[in-house]
Amino acid sequence: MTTRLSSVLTLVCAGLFCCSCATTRSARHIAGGGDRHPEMHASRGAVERFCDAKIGLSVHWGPSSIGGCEIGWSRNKEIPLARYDQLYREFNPTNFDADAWCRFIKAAGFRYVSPTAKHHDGFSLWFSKATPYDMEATPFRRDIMRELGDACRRHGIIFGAYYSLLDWYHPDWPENRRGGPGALYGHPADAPQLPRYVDFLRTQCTELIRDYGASFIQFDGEWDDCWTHELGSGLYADLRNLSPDVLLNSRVDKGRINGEFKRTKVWDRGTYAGDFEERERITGKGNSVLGFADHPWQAWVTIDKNQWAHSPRTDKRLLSAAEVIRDVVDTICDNGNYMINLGPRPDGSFDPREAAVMIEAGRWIRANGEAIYGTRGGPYPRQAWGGSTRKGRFVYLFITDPSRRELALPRADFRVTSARTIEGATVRFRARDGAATVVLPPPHRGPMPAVIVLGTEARGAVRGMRRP
Ligand code: FHN
Repeated sequence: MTTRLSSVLTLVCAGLFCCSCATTRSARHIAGGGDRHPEMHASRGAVERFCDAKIGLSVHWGPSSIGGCEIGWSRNKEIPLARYDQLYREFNPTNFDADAWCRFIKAAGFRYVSPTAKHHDGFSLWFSKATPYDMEATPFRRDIMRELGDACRRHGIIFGAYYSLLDWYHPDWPENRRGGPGALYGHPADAPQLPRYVDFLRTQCTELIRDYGASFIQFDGEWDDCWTHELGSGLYADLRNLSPDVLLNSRVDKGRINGEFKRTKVWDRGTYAGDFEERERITGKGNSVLGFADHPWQAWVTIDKNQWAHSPRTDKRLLSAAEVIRDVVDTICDNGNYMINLGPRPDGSFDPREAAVMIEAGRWIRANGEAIYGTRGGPYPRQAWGGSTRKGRFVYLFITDPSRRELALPRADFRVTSARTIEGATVRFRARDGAATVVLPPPHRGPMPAVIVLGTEARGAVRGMRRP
């Protein structure tokens, strides 16, 4: 590391101040109701539980998986409208087993799960009282969200839901760009009524939170002009009044326009509502939205580099386990949560190729869980050698450059008192004036990062770091 960079790092780490997932600074810096409801935010316990869980699975799934193209987006495009809107009549995932899903989820190192309760195509993956276009209309006639939610609670997995604000099937969504309303709502004589649609979505979100126990909702599809900051803030307030603990992502409101895709500035949490920032990292398109943040955020990727829902193609390009772990390390060292998406097959089973990647990645994640779950990013900024997380008086170093023989760590407001590998082998180090040099053990085999555990004499928990 050059002297200049080292001195910069020293300044950064010397200027430590407390920042955990839910910062203790003014309410303005805790994501919540935004400028319309600044007094509203999720309970501290719920936010910390989300940040502690660190690694989540999203599942893009529904009758559209029968078509093998992208959920929602293939309606009236790759899949003709009439065909797409009839797929629910064939949806009979007899291999769906919620307990088997939960065993896979835990083996892969996930701590929470978010199925597409309703995507842009308007199909509801549960028995919703608000729509005829749901699981009761399928030959399967089982309530998938109920079965999965109950199994998650049996297995200790946090259960949430993805929910699309826009709905190309519903007659009251005014900006319909994918074939127009579906037949099951009948053909209302009047023009689209957005207030009536907002009542519908509020009813569905209430079902998911109150009746199905969703601990968080990942909103999506907020980009149409008809969905406004006023509507987003109002929905946040309604659902916060329903539950003090449910977490709502930043896409409940219009915060995305200020963030990721334009990569212009960090999400304006003082204006837009949300409890955690949803950063969609488009793998394979070079659009990375990582970057340290002292507020709750999530990097959301999909294992199939081309689409979110199931594709039967034998040549689909999947992330490798090493790429998943690289993303996991980048994200948690930047103080974020990491969510990856899989697309189950029409029969309710996971694609063995996708499952195999996550089982391999899960072996590393679970073996290094001490350095992942319950940690926060820092205290050292991410470097060419890797990154760091912290928990209590321990600091965890993720060594992603196997060629390194020594690490010169900058001065910090704690003294290093011990060093070991995550497996427990003692590691040599020299500590002086708050700085430390760690002599790295010979690299283990394979592309996965090694993890070094530093014990410190920090007064209380090791503190975070200034946002670079
Ligand atoms: O249009 C959706 C897409 O289908 C997928 O659900 C992703 C997941 O983050 N969100 C939207 C694109 O940003």
